[in-house]
Amino acid sequence: MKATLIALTLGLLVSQAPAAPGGGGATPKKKAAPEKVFKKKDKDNDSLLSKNEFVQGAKDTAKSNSAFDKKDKNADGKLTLSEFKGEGKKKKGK
Ligand SMILES: [Ca+2]
Repeated sequence: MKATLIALTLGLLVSQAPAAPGGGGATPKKKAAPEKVFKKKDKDNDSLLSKNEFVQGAKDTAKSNSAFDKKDKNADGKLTLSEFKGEGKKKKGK
């Protein structure tokens, strides 16, 4: 009986404990923030990803290439961060 209570209490304590160690606004467990990936890929730091930059390091270059074309809304051969994140695609309407 007592052991169960203690176990329960412990369980509660554990489940209420803050999960993030250190904190600092990091987002653990989530996949890398697009901003970070973008920055990493943006070798020349011009805040645009060229196709080269985008495809670099990709396992499947062909796939990456077509992904780039899809993301490049205005087809200028460069991705802005919002294009990279896939923002601006409006599903509503036409
Ligand atoms: Ca760039």
